[in-house]
Amino acid sequence: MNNIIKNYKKVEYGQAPEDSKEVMEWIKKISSPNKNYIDGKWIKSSSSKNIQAINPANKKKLFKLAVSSKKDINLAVTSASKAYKKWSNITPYERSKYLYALARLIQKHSRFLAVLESIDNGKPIRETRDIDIPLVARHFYYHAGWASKSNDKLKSIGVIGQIIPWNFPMLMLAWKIAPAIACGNTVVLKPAEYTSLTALFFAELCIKANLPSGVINIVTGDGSTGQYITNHPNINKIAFTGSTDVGKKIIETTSNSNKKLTMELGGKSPFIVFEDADLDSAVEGVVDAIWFNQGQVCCAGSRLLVQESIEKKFIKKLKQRMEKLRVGNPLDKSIDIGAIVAPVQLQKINQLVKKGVKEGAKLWQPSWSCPTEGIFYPPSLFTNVSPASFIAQVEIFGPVLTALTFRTPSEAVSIANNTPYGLAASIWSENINLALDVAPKIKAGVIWINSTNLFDASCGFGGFKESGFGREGGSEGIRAYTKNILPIKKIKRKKLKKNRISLHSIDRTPKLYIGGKQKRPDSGYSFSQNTVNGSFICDVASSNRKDVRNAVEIASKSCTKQISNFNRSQILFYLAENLQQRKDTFIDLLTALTNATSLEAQKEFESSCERLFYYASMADKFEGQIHNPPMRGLTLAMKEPLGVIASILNNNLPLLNLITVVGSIFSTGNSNIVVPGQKTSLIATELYQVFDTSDVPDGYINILTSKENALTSTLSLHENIDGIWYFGKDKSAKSDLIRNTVSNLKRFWCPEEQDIDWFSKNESFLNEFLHQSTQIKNIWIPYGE
Ligand code: TAP
Repeated sequence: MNNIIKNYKKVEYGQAPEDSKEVMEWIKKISSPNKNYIDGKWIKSSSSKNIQAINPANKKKLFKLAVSSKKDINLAVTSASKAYKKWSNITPYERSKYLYALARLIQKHSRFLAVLESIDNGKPIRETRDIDIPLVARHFYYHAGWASKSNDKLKSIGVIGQIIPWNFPMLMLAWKIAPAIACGNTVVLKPAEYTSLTALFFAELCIKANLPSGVINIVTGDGSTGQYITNHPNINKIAFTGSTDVGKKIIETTSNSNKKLTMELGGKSPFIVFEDADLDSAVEGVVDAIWFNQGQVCCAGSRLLVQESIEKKFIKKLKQRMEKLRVGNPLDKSIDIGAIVAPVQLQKINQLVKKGVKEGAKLWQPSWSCPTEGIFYPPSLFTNVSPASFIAQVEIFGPVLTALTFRTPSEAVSIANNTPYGLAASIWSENINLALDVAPKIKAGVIWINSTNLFDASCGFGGFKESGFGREGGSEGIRAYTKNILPIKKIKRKKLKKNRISLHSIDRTPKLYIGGKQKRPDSGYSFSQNTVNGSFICDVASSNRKDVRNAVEIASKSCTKQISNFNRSQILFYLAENLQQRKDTFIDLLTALTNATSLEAQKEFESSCERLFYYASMADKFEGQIHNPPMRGLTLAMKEPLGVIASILNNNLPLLNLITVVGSIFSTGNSNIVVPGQKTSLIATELYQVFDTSDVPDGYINILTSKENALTSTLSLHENIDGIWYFGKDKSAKSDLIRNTVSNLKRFWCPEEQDIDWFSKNESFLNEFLHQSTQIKNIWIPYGE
């Protein structure tokens, strides 16, 4: 083994091994490999390819599992589709009874599951017994409650393909399966190739619980099996947890389907210690942050940020604590750190650590040595690390901590945010003002104050930026397994002979609207704007890449200056009032540019003013939640704006669609870059004066007129755009757009519904825009005893 481990004298401790006899007998019993759990029974895989599962603590062979084929996946999906018809239609109470039965069975077999997980994955029994498996049971209980709470309000999605990693095999299974089936979906789940055993045992529990056949299907395999799942046409959603690289591949391969996605991806989370923190508690925090599960944790606090004034003292305390940690047999109850999951993972850790040493960082490891018979790596600490260095940026996914320093809170925030990831952060300070001032500034989906690695089924978990999108747990997680179908209404309008169009040719070329000012387009080009019966009205500016760059620069700067929700609401009310003053102009324009009669144009205009009132009133009412997990503390689920959102619109009800999009995006505190439908661009340009007179802060609303789809690729590739919405009808432009979003994993929303009924006043329709323009940050705060 090519570890960078110092060979110092070995410290002897007494052993406290957990009994594994029953588990080993079960493994022997199921050792006829190649079977999947499909349609409620064990079915032999059609593939002859196997994977050998090993015990990472001693490298002994455990079990051979099938690398399932396309045929196996077809069978599993057929079984899930068949089951979906019944499962989605039984009463919520019936569903909740099955979830409850599974929770009870998990509890009943909890010690067995804990031992099995430790043997298969290498986790210390202390963790599987006290954390993983109790949380698994909690997930099924909690979601049994959701199933019965929901009555029939939740609309299930269909068949869900679920792909999970090896670091929390049983817990990830519970995070995925419990909410999915609670909402009436059926699933095909693939565990990771290194750790499939607890999933197979769970299948036995499904049989014991008499779960209807096909509701849950478990197929083993590797990345190739995962691809059959992601490519399957009859799977309606992919829920993926794993690396950012594979997550991006899945977004690309599903871009031409209407599959829904949730992506729980990697991280490089900061652990920030201020000089006034309780240092002993913070040291214990670091132990839980980076040496829990051998550091193989997506939200591991792998970047320690210590205030310069306490650096020496803190690092000294930390080294003393590291010296006392114990690495060894995961089944030993007094072990702190178990085995690394697989040889290839150890190799990866070694390579990255070597790279860190080569970069000039200083490596420190405790004086004792690791056992040599299994796959082990000692707790390791890098100091003398620069924030931009490789080891401070890349997810090592092992027990390796990189320590950096900062001087001021604002420097801590800027170092903390200086990675492409945004999964979690931990803040340590005895000053609640400081901790709660820093928390909103960190770009991450989960923040722990004076704590770390806390999880509960009632609290959403998931990332910002390249750590993915979608949440697991809490009501946020339920949203991810239900669908909100947008209302549809095809507007049938007769082609009118509009001889009576009163609009005269406009003797000017309307410009772009960037940063609150009218700007000439960089290209100097324009395109013509005609009435619906073909008469020329005027030319409209044609934007290019440089105009996009300017608009994004200014939009990004604007949204960092937070305007209060009350102010946003006032501005939207004022916008509505000022729009009212221009009624005749807009009605003329709508009748000229679309097939609307004057009465229909009037209806669209009035609806637009009403829509502004709706989003004005929601600016201070679309609020977060407080979750109440069963441990000391509360979780504030805050709805935060994405940042800069670009929207590409169509010509259907052009004033109402633009107002709905701009109003909702502004209401939630984002800045807008809007590309109106080509044929109805004049509607947008005519709004400039209304924006100017309504105190809209510069840069919050930017309008770029262009020919259809001319800006789609530039916008979707732009690294500083955080979200993109597409209402166009061009399928290939839409899938290109989705593929391009992987550049920075921007959030995308491309509704599959065509002919959206923009007139709808349905709250779930109107609020969908608010949900799509926000992401939830869960902040865990100490509270109570
Ligand atoms: P990955 O290599 O991404 O694998 C995750 C899962 O995807 C495995 O089941 C894997 O199969 C499968 N897979 C691999 N290639 C695929 C493809 N092309 N198409 C479809 N499926 C494919 O990640 P990992 O090494 O198992 O896990 C570590 C990563 O997961 C880390 O980056 C960690 O941060 C992240 N993670 C994130 C979270 C959350 S909640 N954000 C939680 C845990 C872990 P095989 O492994 O069987 O080949």
